Amino acid sequence: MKMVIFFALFCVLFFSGAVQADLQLGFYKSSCPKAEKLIQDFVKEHIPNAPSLASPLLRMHFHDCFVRGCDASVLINSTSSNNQTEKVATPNLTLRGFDFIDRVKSVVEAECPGVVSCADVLALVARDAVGVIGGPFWQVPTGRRDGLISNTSEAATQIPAPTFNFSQLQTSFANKGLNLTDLVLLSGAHTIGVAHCTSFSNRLYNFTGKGDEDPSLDSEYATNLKQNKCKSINDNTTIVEMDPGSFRTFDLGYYKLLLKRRGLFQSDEALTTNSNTKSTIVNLVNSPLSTFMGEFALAMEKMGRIGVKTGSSGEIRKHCAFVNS
Ligand code: HEM
Ligand SMILES: *[C@@H]1O[C@H](CO)[C@@H](O)[C@H](O)[C@H]1NC(C)=O
Ligand SMILES: *[C@@H]1O[C@H](CO)[C@@H](O)[C@H](O)[C@H]1NC(C)=O
Ligand SMILES: *[C@@H]1O[C@H](CO)[C@@H](O)[C@H](O)[C@H]1NC(C)=O
Ligand SMILES: *[C@@H]1O[C@H](CO)[C@@H](O)[C@H](O)[C@H]1NC(C)=O
Ligand SMILES: *[C@@H]1O[C@H](CO)[C@@H](O)[C@H](O)[C@H]1NC(C)=O
Ligand SMILES: *[C@@H]1O[C@H](CO)[C@@H](O)[C@H](O)[C@H]1NC(C)=O
Ligand SMILES: *[C@@H]1O[C@H](CO)[C@@H](O)[C@H](O)[C@H]1NC(C)=O
Ligand SMILES: CC(=O)N[C@H]1CO[C@H](CO)[C@@H](O)[C@@H]1O
Repeated sequence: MKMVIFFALFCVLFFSGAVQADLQLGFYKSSCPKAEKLIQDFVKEHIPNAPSLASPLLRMHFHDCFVRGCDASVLINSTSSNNQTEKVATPNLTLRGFDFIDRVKSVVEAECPGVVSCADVLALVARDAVGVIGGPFWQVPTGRRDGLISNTSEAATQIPAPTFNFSQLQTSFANKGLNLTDLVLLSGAHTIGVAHCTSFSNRLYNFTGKGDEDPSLDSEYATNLKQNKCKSINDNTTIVEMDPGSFRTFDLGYYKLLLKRRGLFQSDEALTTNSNTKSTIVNLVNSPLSTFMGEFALAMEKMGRIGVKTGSSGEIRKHCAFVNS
């Protein structure tokens, strides 16, 4: 019996290891030597004019990886009313930057047609865009291939919701091979970017259905948000900086807010409800910024490997919004 378990464990480790080993740094070194540089140059040229795009591009990479692995399934357009893709799922209502990815893809297509996958383009763009705004640099081994399937109901179930509590978050991340340290680090992405009031207004106006506020949200902060930002529970247009005052800077602001009960989402504040994740947060806040930067980078590299398709699975899409015909 022990041998069987041991063998099964060996197979799991061996094969998961084998899949991961297929991504490699500089995968396009001989097939398209300029690809990564072209992508980086494009991002460096255009993101300074549109720095608010860095955060949605980072988020898009996360949403891609959490549904069918990092295979660019998030980029596929719906083609008919009964074939609804991930893009039209509720969490995607607020994704931005699809056209930016399409533009980068056409630059690499012009250099090497049919060689560089949309999944790699997205992973590289997310990394380089965060770099432009002064965020951490992480390794992006390449060789991902593009998926053929994109299904709106999968996005609805796989992308964690802002109403998630600690155990729901833990399960959601564990399902993708990510542990509690990864959860805390990757949530740190909320140090940049914005959220729509609808993502958290239940906490301000109707937390338990009795017209009440979420008691775990700092009440002064809640009052401020209600008076100056989200003036009614139906406000679906106003956006709020998640780390007010430094929402374009990769810093420790997000974690400091969590310790003041000023995390915007229930899922943010939930990270302080578990003693392990809370102490990870306290450690990050008490360490130099470079610690967060370095650890975030490792967690991103890990996220970028989720369920990747390599070798001959999937395809290299010609246009990121459509599966090749
Ligand atoms: C832990 C579970 C997570 C939940 C529940 C969550 C949820 C959300 C929600 C609801 C928004 C606001 C959308 C809007 O209202 O416009 C948001 C924004 C954002 N999320 Fe997350 N997120 C999570 C993890 C992550 C991860 C792992 C990353 C990347 C590594 C990430 C990156 C971002 C970024 C950068 C934004 C800002 C987007 C913008 O400025 O448009 N999030 N997230
Ligand atoms: C794909 O859909 C997006 C909206 O999700 C739209 O802006 C874009 O034009 C579409 N792309 C193509 C090539 O039709
Ligand atoms: C659309 O639906 C068909 C039939 O279910 C499926 O074969 C195809 O892969 C779907 N396309 C996408 C992009 O998911
Ligand atoms: C999408 O996924 C759902 C849930 O997994 C499944 O029931 C449905 O058949 C899928 N749709 C398509 C077009 O594959
Ligand atoms: C988290 O939410 C789930 C689903 O709503 C619920 O079953 C569970 O009891 C909650 N856990 C905690 C610790 O509140
Ligand atoms: C999570 O995984 C990383 C390696 O990917 C490891 O360094 C870290 O200690 C793990 N954290 C926990 C809580 O297991
Ligand atoms: C608050 O939630 C309750 C229960 O879901 C609902 O009946 C009520 O209409 C909501 N109030 C507002 C102001 O949305
Ligand atoms: C936003 O709210 C308005 C009025 O309540 C509504 O007409 C509109 O459809 C909503 N938009 C979205 C995207 O939900
Ligand atoms: C970017 C994008 O595709 N957004 C879509 C999200 O879903 C709604 C419908 O639920 C579409 O109207 C948006 O175009």
